[in-house]
Order: sequence, then structure tokens, then C-alpha cells
Amino acid sequence: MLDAVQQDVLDRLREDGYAVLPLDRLVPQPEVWAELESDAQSFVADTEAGLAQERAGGESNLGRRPGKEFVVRGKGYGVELGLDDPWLRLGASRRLLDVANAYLGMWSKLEYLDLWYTPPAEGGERQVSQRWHRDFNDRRLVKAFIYLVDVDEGAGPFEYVPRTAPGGELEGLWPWRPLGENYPPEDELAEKIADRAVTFTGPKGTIIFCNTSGFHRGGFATEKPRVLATFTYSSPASLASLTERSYRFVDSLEGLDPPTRFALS
Ligand SMILES: O=C(O)CCC(=O)C(=O)O
Repeated sequence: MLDAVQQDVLDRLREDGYAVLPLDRLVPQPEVWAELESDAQSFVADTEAGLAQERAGGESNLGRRPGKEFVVRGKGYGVELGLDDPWLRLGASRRLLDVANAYLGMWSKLEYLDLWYTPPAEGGERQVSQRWHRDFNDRRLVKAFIYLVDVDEGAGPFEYVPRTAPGGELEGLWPWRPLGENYPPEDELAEKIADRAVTFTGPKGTIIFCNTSGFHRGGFATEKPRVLATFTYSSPASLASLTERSYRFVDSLEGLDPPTRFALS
């Protein structure tokens, strides 16, 4: 059962492949946001201290992944998480999970969650996910991105081409295939989509739901850092949902309701 806010997100996801709204419409409890914001502030402070250390020629323990070094990750792959983590609680909450599950038409796995800090690029070209691409994981999946700072053009906003996900009117553009051509030439794609791409600039606290098997890109910050939290919900049939799960759930599953238990196990 979805309430009106969740139903509206679902309708827009089905129609366009994305939906955007203030997180507090979906999760109106101020104490939830206060805890997330305070955790986000610690992440930003630790990251900025680590970056300053690196700039001074020292070493840091900032989390980065080979191939996508431009993002500093608050959690990273292999992290152990329990229900004391406010981000895990949010990602596994029925407010978000029910939307993802309704869209996928099945109970999903919470495959990935992380906090990302993307410092401004020092010149150079767009790399990997800063370029237009489809995600490989599955034909249908849902990602949520929650901005933890105000994001304008200079902070590398997320961008999406509505209706390019499988089932959408533009699905035929370099169509999604398992291990397909997920990164077409940027200029050819830009020509084909003309002005149909949506750029998600928005204030802190904005949440974007998106089926990222449609074309998307982002994180090409040029002037200021972008900070966000991100969750991926995918079908249990997607190999990535089990083999690439980014965290290990180390709390008890006892007492959790069945969809939450499924998402975390
Ligand atoms: O950083 C971004 O805005 C794009 C992220 C992305 O491509 C993804 O999560 O699949």
C-alpha cells in the first residue's frame, strides 16, 4: 500500500523513469533528517581534512575505488553496517523500499548504499559515469540520490534522459543489453536526445529516484563539491544484487518485516 506521495513517485517513475521531490515529503520526521544531516556533516569534515592532507603531500585514508577515483566514498565496498547506521535505516525504510518494490513489481535487494563527495575536477574531460551511460546491473533498477549540499550547475548535477529506460519511448537508443554498449559516443547521443535531458540542480534534501538503466550521467563538478547519499535497489535475479552488494549487514534480521528482511539479506 502506497500513500499519495509514494504513489506519485511511482507514477512518475513509470512514466518518465525518474521522480524528484524534497526528501521531507517522503520522510517528514525532522529528527530523521537531523540525524542524517549531522552524519553528513561529519563525512564532509573528515573528507575535507583528508583532501587537505593529500594536497599538503601527505597520505589519507579516504575511500576511493579504482577507476572512479574522483569520488570519495563515505562507506565503500565491504563495509559492515547495522541498523544503528542512519543511512541503512533510511534505505531499508518502507518509505523508500515500498516505492522501489512497487516499481520493480517484486521485492528488491538493497544492493548498494554510500555517501559520495565529489570535489571539483581540475580541468580535464568527463570520465566514466560523468559521461552518458546505461547501468549494466539489470533492465530495471531504481537508484535514489539524496543531495546533501545545494547542487547547482557548478557542483556536477545528476542528469537523465527521460523515457530511455527499457519500456520507454526512447529505449531503442543504444538499447540496454546485458554487457551491451552502455557508453555510446557522447556527441552522437547528445545529437539524438537534443534537449530532452533533465538536469537535476536542487537544494540540499532533494531526493531523485531514477531507473538508471536509462541514460544518465553526473558528478562532473567544476566549481564546488557535490555531496550526496545514494541507494540502489535491484531485482534478486540481478547478479549484481548479491555478488556486488556493497555492504555486509551485521545486525539481526529478527523482528524486521518481511520486505525489509529480504532487502537486507
Ligand atoms: O554521479 C552521478 O551523478 C552519476 C552516478 C551514476 O552514474 C550512477 O550511480 O549510476
